[in-house]
Amino acid sequence: MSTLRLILGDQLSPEISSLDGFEVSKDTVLMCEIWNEATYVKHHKKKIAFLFSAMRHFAEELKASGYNVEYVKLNDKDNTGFFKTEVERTVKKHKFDHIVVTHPGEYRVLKDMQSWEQDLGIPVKIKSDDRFLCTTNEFAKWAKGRKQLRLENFYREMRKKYSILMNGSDPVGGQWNYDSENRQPPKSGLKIPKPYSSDADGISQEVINMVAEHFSDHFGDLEPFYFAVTRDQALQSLHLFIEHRLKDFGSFQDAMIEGEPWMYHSHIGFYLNCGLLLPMECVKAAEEAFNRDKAPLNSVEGFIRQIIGWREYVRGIYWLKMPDYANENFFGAKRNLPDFYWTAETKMNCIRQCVSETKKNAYAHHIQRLMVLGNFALISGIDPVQVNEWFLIVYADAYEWVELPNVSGMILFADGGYLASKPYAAGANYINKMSNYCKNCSYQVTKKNGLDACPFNFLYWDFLVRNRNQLQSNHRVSMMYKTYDRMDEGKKAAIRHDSQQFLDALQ
Ligand code: FAD
Ligand code: DLZ
Ligand code: SF4
Repeated sequence: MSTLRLILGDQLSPEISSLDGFEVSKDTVLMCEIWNEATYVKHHKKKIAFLFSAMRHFAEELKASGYNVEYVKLNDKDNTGFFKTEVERTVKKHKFDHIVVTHPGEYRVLKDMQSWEQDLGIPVKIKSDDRFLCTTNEFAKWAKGRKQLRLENFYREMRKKYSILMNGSDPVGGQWNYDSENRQPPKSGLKIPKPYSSDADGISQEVINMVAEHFSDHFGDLEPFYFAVTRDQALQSLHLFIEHRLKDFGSFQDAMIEGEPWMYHSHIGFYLNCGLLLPMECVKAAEEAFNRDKAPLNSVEGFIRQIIGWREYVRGIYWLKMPDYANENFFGAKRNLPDFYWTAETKMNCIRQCVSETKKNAYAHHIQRLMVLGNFALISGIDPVQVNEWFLIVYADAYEWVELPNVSGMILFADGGYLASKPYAAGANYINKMSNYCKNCSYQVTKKNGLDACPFNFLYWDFLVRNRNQLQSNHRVSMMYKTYDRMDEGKKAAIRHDSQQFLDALQ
């Protein structure tokens, strides 16, 4: 029986389940650059170049290891531009009698695949993606009967399951979570190591030229291009992080400094999410760094929690709650996304910095996404569909399974509190404490009202007032309503007036 084995752009791992049992004499791997995948949302140019280059390198590596590979380039003249029709074309050409593919990362693609068997008249086996550490069934079993899920409970289960940072049945150091040590504000004189960077080789350059030609109207800077595009390079970038950044990762995890987009973060999300790195090898590398005193526990635990905790948790929620999750809108937010999310042209320095860096690097670190870009979208009531589309487009690590729960669940609270216990809404105090953005801003960070007051200050209260019915009973927010109720009427009117004026001007 000859089998066509399809490998998608985010499945670039030799261990991928669709390759299990590959028979050189009969089987072929199909990889294709798909116009529809690059444009169903208009991905950042750097993201497309990164993925196409990584796909081409991976195909070369498979060929070198003895696999038969059919690789369809974007500009091949017969390329039909969709997964289904490319699979159909290849099946007809080589007369395969069976298709094998690993479960895709997006619901949209899964639905498409589930139609192939009938539409193409050939058996299609969709195998589970065992690169993840918690299967969708395991997650569903864990979540069953819980009205609200909480990361901390899930995370502890994962620590025990894989015996990571454990002393028998107890957590190493006596605590499960060291987040309270991970909130240091930025200070001057920090020596932040240079991030991984590699020169574009011939394959990358060809892809860069193609992206420049076909996707010039997409957001973002294509060059300079410095991402890792092979597994070896991705491993080097992991190594650099473990040796030079991990030790400070925890302490400065939430800090933001103008002109320092990379901070002490790992920048491996791009590589993990397309398969160049595997989650457990990153976790083991960090645990091993702790064991040889290369990094402290608060950093190592914090990093490991992101990978075996948050990453698996959001994926579990995605597959449990799709397709309805994409349409959740707990607050009924419907304002359009302001233009400055694309242009960076705003007087708000925090947003200007984060959007400019996103445009340049297809990267922003977690707190920039959460407490600046996300927080602003939340408190100004932007339509979740538009916010999700933006986050899916602009980051090179964005695929819907990870982007959607972070945006709809974590920042917008659009699921009404299924993923997180309270909305991450905040006024300017937080940004001022954790960054140096406010020093170079046209707005006054400490001013609460008036034309030069920081918009985060009045929008925060306006958000709480607008959504009182939905939030008042949330015990983590109810204190803030007590504070609001104690304000005099003049102050309340100023909040309403300034917010209305600011929000009207956004449109
Ligand atoms: P580090 O900070 O060094 O963390 C290490 C790794 O942990 C990351 O590479 C990632 O794999 C994992 N991780 C950390 N936080 C999360 C999280 N909340 N959810 C899932 N994995 C996590 N992450 C994505 O991979 N793709 C996205 O599209 C994405 N969109 C986001 C949107 C918003 C609004 C927010 C608040 C977070 C989003 N995240 C997303 C999570 C997180 O911001 C990124 O994973 C992280 O910034 C990637 O940079 P890094 O590799 O330097 O991560
Ligand atoms: C994101 C992406 C892009 C831009 N292009 C391709 C492509 O040309 N071919 C491909 O196989 N995959 C691509 N991808 C990743 C797919 O969109 C991804 O497999 C789905 O998002 C499912 O996670
Ligand atoms: Fe952002 Fe307000 Fe600070 Fe300006 S003052 S950087 S708008 S938080």
